[in-house]
Amino acid sequence: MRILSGIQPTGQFHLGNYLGALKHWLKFQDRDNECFYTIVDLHALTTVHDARTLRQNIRESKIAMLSIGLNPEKSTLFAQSQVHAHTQLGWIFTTLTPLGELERMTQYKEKAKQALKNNGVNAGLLTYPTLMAADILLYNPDYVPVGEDQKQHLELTRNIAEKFNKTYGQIFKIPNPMIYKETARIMSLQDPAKKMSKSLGPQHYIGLFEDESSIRDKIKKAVTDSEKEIKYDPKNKPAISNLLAIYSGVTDKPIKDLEKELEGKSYADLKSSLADAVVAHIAPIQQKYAEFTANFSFVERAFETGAEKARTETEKVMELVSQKIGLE
Ligand code: ATP
Ligand code: LTN
Repeated sequence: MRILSGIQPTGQFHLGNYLGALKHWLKFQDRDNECFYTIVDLHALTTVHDARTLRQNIRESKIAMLSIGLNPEKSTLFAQSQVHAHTQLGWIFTTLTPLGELERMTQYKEKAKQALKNNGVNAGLLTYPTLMAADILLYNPDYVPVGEDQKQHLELTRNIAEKFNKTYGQIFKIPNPMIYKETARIMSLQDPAKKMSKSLGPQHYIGLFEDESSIRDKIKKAVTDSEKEIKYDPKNKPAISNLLAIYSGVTDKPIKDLEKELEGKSYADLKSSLADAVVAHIAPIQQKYAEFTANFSFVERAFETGAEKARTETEKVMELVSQKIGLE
């Protein structure tokens, strides 16, 4: 199978994007799949306008991708901006996409609301999904592993592929989202009605590269639900269910087994076991992070080789696209 996915270099990796998406990327590379994983730095430009910050974030994201176990020998790793076909095809897709479809995207509406409070809404926020469709369709993947929040963008991508195929002739395969139910939406530790996200503030998320004491402290202060029973019931016990989902994500134990293990225990016991499990799971990742930071030239080379492979792949597709749409 062919797999493609992307992550924005907008700051720290956290348990939300790690358990919701990144950890699943690993599973694919260890089987007989062709995987393409990209740091979508051009997407980050819709919210980050400081060159030093962006450069630093891209650098840290590259190191982080290798640290969690992505292997450049098995997966093609690259930064989106290094493969120019993404913007080229992205533009072509904007000319096929009704404005109304972009305006009704949930992520656009949320980000536009935030942007209004700051520098205003840039057009890139609106056309974000057409660039994302290009990221995906250039590689004709079978599956795109993402968190639940990206489902709507994947639907739009499928519509764009169908529209292109109908208008110009069959080129693109229709990709399927791959969303893992229990970790599809890891929620904030302070507000389990919202997804865990960097933008909510530091107490809401656990960063993969945070130190142990800070992780333990955040878990200790995480909100809980009424009553005492440790049960997975997202509707009635959203906070405890979220802690169980994280616990299951970092231990690979089914939630049912964890419920049995924790029968009769208190919320404090759950938090303490969870903190141990999170720290144990991410310790080797943090160790790798230190090693790759010290050997950044290896990381850079891995991403250069990946970009080269991605360029070769996309050139063939762009030639076909250009021919079909009448550009040559
Ligand atoms: P943030 O909200 O922290 O800025 P993001 O969702 O905008 O992050 P990325 O970090 O680029 O963007 O997301 C990378 C992948 O991780 C996407 O597939 C996304 O769906 C998934 N993801 C992000 N946050 C969560 C979460 N809380 N739960 C599950 N999956 C998530
Ligand atoms: N929109 C995604 C990031 C993203 C992506 C992609 C994910 C950009 N291009 C292609 C999967 C495939 C986000 O906000 N997390």
